[in-house]
Amino acid sequence: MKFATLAIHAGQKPDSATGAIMTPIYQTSTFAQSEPTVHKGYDYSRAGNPTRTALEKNLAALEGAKYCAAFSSGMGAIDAVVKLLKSGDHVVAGNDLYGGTYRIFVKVFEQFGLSFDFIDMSNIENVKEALKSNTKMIWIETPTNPLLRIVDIESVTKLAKQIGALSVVDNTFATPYLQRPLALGADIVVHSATKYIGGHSDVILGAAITNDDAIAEKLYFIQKSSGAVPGPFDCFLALRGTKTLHLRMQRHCENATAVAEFLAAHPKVKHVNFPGFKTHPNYEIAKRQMSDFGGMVSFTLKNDDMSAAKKLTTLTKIFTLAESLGGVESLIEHPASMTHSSLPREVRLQSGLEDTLIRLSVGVEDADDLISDLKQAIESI
Ligand code: P1T
Repeated sequence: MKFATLAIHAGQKPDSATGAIMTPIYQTSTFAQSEPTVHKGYDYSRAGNPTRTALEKNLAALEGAKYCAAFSSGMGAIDAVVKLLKSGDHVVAGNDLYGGTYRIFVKVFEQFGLSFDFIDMSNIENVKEALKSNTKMIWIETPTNPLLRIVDIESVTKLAKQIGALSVVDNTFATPYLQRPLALGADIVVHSATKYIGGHSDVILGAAITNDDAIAEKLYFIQKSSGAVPGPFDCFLALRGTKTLHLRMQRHCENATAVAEFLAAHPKVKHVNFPGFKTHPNYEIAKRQMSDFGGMVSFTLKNDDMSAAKKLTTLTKIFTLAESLGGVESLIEHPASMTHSSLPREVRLQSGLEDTLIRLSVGVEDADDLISDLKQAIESI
């Protein structure tokens, strides 16, 4: 079946008891058993819940995978995946990635004896140079947050295989509608389903997805043992979100392209990061591994005073100043002081994340309205 059909049907069928079309919200912590070891597939909702199972099956199908473990947030999923490693292991990660991912790696996992190197992964030579004898995981985020660089998934996952390391792709920005990392060689895909998958800024949820039986078994064990599971209602919301993922992504991509083109042509704008531009340094890879270029745009103003960038984020009327992304409504934010403030300034600057960068999550409103809104804000600086 193709994506749109899977998005609506995978993992779901009318409820056998009532015929309800929508998967019921099984709001229960526990399940009655006929004998101590006999139950109808579920015994306790941390270990499993039917609404969660429907979502897990749906997300697995969208990524072309056999298994998905859902978590109570994207960070919960990332936490579980890193727990596949053990003390002494080394991880190579991109240097342009969500601030919370950097924070959990450095501030949480380094205490347990893991080590991390952060490099510009859009150049494969950097990845080769960063590999060590104890490298056990390569962490890829593409498109990157917030600079929208593109990492060549096929080449990096090939390198990981050569040294017996796991390759993980954070597919939050692209979604499985635009990019299927497992088909390009990745072992695991993680998502902040809080973003495009949920799509309506009303749920925090994460997922780890794989085709590998042994990895899946370990992930389910960590999911049950560490317990960062999403509630049934949150699973229901995410499941409702995936039904329109393909439709929303089409409009996100269209609108982001129009907004990026407008910004690039504006005399007050210095630089626009958008992988759909032929001038983007990784355009060819983006074209090859993604079916479209996504809904995220970031840019700097010619006025390179940080206060001008911060001011701009307060002047838009349709774009709301807020963290997060991927919802139907457009958001604007200042990564240096918001989503990426947990990165030390020198680390941020080294990766190219300037104090003046502004990030847009372009929603599915009317593109002309979005452009007028940005125009009035930029011109009143
Ligand atoms: O917020 P949570 O659902 O826990 O997901 C964390 C996460 C993981 N990966 C990527 C690429 C992300 O962008 C995020 C969360 N990002 C934001 C909140 C943000 O505004 O960038």
